Amino acid sequence: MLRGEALAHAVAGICFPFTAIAQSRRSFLAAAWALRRHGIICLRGAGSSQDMTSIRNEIHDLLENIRSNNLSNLQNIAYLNLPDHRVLKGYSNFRDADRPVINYRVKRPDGRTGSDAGMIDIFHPERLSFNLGKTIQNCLHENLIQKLLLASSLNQLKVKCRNLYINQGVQDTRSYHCDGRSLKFKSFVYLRDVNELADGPYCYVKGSHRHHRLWSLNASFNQKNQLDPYEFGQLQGAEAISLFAKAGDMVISSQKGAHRGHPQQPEAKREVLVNMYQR
Ligand SMILES: O=C(O)CCC(=O)C(=O)O
Ligand SMILES: [Fe+2]
Repeated sequence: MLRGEALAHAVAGICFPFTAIAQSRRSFLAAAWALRRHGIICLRGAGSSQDMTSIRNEIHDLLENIRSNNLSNLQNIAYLNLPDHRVLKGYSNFRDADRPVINYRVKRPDGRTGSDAGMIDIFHPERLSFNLGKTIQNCLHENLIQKLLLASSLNQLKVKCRNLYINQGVQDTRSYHCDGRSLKFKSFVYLRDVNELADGPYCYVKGSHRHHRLWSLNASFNQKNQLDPYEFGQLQGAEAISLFAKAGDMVISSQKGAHRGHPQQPEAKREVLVNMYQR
């Protein structure tokens, strides 16, 4: 993992002010090109601090209701997949659900690591309330990001799923992996500052989305060792960058590249709004 000066240098080349890419064709193309080349960029200040605070507060109130077991209102508007009471199973059912899904990640039954146990993954958070619909749409900038992804990948991509990740002291995060081999991007809007490794930043190996040798090496290692085909356990000395960012910043990455969420310290809290783009 890169640190200090080396990290600052590696990140400087992939950061753009959001207003610049929205207003200047030249910055827009520079960002699209950086995303194509490195697999990751960061757009500073995509969301306003009012919207970030409003989203955080509304979600906080909602989760308070779950904590105090005041579930009747929520159960009418969302599927609650609580640790001790599961109502839905499997990613495609969450993605295709007719309501928001509030999914608490739990330890794997077989005890394998990388469970993200303790993480709360909300599917379709924009449908939880009228106000969340508005504030979330405000900071996702879907039309502009679709244009950016078109310029970068030469493909017309659609929004396939919106999520809100809430990590509070999640330590068993999944290690480096990719989200499959097909064209897929995610945008991550940080809802609160992530300043240090202890906060659990998103991490990415720059350029790994087109590093075919690294992919085949990992694919054969995984096959030999009966691991998930998309794990990136063998990084061959390639160093990852950790994306420290302020509330309102948006990270965009190609999910073919090696990435992970860094394990957190027990007191740490991270909230990110995730948007998935695919063909
Ligand atoms: O928790 C994170 O930052 C990364 C999660 C992840 O692997 C993903 O969204 O594809
Ligand atoms: Fe992933």
